[in-house]
Amino acid sequence: MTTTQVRATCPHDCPDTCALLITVEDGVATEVKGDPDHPTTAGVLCTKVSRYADRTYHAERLLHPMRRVGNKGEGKFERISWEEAIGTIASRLTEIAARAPQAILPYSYAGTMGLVQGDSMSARFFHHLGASLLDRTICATAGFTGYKYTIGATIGTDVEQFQDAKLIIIWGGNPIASNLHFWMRAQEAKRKGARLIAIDPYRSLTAEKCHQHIALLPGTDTALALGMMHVLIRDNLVDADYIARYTLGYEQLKERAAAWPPQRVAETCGITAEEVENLARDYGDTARRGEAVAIRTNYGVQRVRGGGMAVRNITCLPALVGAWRHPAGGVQLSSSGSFPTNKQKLQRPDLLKHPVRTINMTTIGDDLLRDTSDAFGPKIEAVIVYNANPLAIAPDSGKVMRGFARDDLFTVVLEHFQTDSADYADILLPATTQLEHVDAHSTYGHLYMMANNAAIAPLGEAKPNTEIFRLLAARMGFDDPCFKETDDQLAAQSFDASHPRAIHFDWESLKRKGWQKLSMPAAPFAEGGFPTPSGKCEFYSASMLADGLDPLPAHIPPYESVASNPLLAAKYPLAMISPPARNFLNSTFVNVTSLRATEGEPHLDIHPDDSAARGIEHGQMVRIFNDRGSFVAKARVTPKARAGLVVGLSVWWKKLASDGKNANEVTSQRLTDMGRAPTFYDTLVQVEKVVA
Ligand SMILES: Nc1nc2c(c(=O)[nH]1)N[C@H]1C(S)=C(S)[C@@H](COP(=O)(O)OP(=O)(O)OC[C@H]3O[C@@H](n4cnc5c(=O)[nH]c(N)nc54)[C@H](O)[C@@H]3O)O[C@H]1N2
Ligand SMILES: Nc1nc2c(c(=O)[nH]1)N[C@H]1C(S)=C(S)[C@@H](COP(=O)(O)OP(=O)(O)OC[C@H]3O[C@@H](n4cnc5c(=O)[nH]c(N)nc54)[C@H](O)[C@@H]3O)O[C@H]1N2
Ligand code: SF4
Ligand SMILES: [Mo]
Repeated sequence: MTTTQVRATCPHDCPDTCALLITVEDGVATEVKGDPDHPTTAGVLCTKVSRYADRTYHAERLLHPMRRVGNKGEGKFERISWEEAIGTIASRLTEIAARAPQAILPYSYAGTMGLVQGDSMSARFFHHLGASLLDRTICATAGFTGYKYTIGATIGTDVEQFQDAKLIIIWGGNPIASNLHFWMRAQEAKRKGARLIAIDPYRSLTAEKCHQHIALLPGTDTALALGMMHVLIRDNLVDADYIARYTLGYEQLKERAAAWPPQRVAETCGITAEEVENLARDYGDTARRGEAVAIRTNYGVQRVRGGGMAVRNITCLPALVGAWRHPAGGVQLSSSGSFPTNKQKLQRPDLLKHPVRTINMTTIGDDLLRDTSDAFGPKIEAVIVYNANPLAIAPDSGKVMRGFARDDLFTVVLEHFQTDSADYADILLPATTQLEHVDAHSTYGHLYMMANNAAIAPLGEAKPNTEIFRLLAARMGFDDPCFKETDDQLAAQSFDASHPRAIHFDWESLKRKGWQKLSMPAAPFAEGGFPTPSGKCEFYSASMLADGLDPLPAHIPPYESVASNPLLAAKYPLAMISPPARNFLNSTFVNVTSLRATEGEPHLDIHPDDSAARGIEHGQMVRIFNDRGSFVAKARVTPKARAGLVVGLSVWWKKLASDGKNANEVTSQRLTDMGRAPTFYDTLVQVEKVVA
């Protein structure tokens, strides 16, 4: 028997991007474990990815190309050859492209975060074709936009510093589920005496383990941050020297914050004025003692109308108290902007010969149902889905389903499994998993460039995404040499080695070592140097004004809440959020039996007052509904959901739920204040018992 160990990288949409060691025995991957030497992974993987081999060798892996034989959505397919699959897709796309290339739409997200299998050859292919561009907004663009207006780039406190903070505010994140290796650092800080505060409408796994939990109403973080500014300024807990040197617009901010005394904030957020006072004092006093105060803000705050402004307001706080002076101080939303990734080379936007429209992935439901019009351009005639599962994850699912069910739509899906989306494919293609292909990774939670070596040969007839697009390009006669590049050649272009942060980048050595840290200072903004237009942290942002936004931190109420929309709330009085379940990764892993068994079945957490008012008992099936749709779940009566809030941990495969539906039946396609992002957690519903 030959046993080898292969260096790999977790490909999932998770900030931790763990370094993996794959044990391979006679060509079979037998164990997936965390690299003990990689500083952030520290030998620890989450439960999901410890089972990555189960997922790769799953009995239901797609192993050969297939053609749909039943109705769309029915999931009936028959096996075909690669030759036939590529031929069918090439002739259909060639025919559409001859008339209206923009009628073709790629739909992809972060099923793999790899720079190569994510979007390299695929992007080249669609650029050359002149297809519509996809605005990849489904996750992070609201917060990224707010963050960048304020400090210039998605750069923040290094996760490897958080253990030295004295106060950590976990603001709209549930790291025990979704950012485990940050949580390990926060635990270490706690052992060293740090105080941990969670700001979250739901008593999440993480909120439970913090010293304090502030359970505000969803979508009111904008106001809470303004309240903190108010107290910090009123009580002179600010760092006047840092403000004078490295910030812009303090006087205007002062005026704005004055309008947000704790009592007003408390009423807006559904918390007490003491909570606001104490939060600000904790933050300001700790910073004033010269100790590090750190904020880990995440995606939970962004999925509401004011999601961009929420992140912006939070991002102003460290500069006010000078928290950036300390390596363990500051704020982290994402580290992705630290990486000099080479998208120009990987994706070749220069291949696009004419300007084309951009379709927002968040509104795929409406857009698939749109006809040709002057404003919209040609009707969408073909969708190529890879690294994504729109039928399960996109908002307002009823419309997404009706769109994909269109008989005149040609749909191709590249997948590992027959997902909800795969059921609507005309042609379904088997893709390789991370164990079977090569890739290079940046991350959004730490600062290492990562390599993934192929550990095993592709299973069945599965092919890497890149290879599928190479075959299509060849069949369609695309003769640019870039369509012949191998995955290794692509990976070697992942990072710009002429950039000072990536001077150590060399693909061959990265493949051998597995990971390499970027060259970055420990405290990125200790002496300002913000990559904003002014070079300062912008409390006042002229760019925002130019983009038609309020240039100062403001409160933007949700679209759907009791306070902001009483008419709607009269019908649908409960706010619903649907954050990730610990054992799934978005909709990935829902079909892995052991992980699904741990989650059980779709649940709805509901406060005892709200369940009593509806005669709902713990364990009963309930229907959650609004004007957009409905789904059923089993009620868990628990004060973890604050009164007025219901929580349906997500994202279930519809076909694995008893009613064939999930939480996105009730979410809306309305967009955030900035970044054109979804508002999953800005949803009013009513809940009732299911009468058998
Ligand atoms: N296990 C697991 N890990 C994951 C994922 C997964 O599905 N499963 N998904 C990955 C992806 S793609 C992402 S984007 C991240 C997401 O993970 P996080 O960044 O942690 O974001 P969410 O889980 O969406 O929300 C985090 C917390 O915010 C709370 N929240 C909801 N609304 C609000 C609000 O208005 N204000 C505040 N303050 N809090 C609010 C929720 O109750 C939740 O507990 O996790 C990644 N990691
Ligand atoms: N209600 C609600 N909806 C949400 C969210 C929520 O919190 N609540 N979260 C939102 C967020 S933050 C996100 S990021 C999106 C995520 O939405 P998606 O990015 O669509 O994520 P997944 O549902 O995990 O689907 C990824 C698919 O890619 C496939 N895949 C993985 N690797 C490869 C590969 O190498 N090749 C190919 N061809 N396929 C591959 C997987 O099998 C999986 O089916 O969901 C959003 N939807
Ligand atoms: S999903 Fe996240 S925590 Fe789990 S192995 Fe992958 S990167 Fe690490
Ligand atoms: Mo996400």
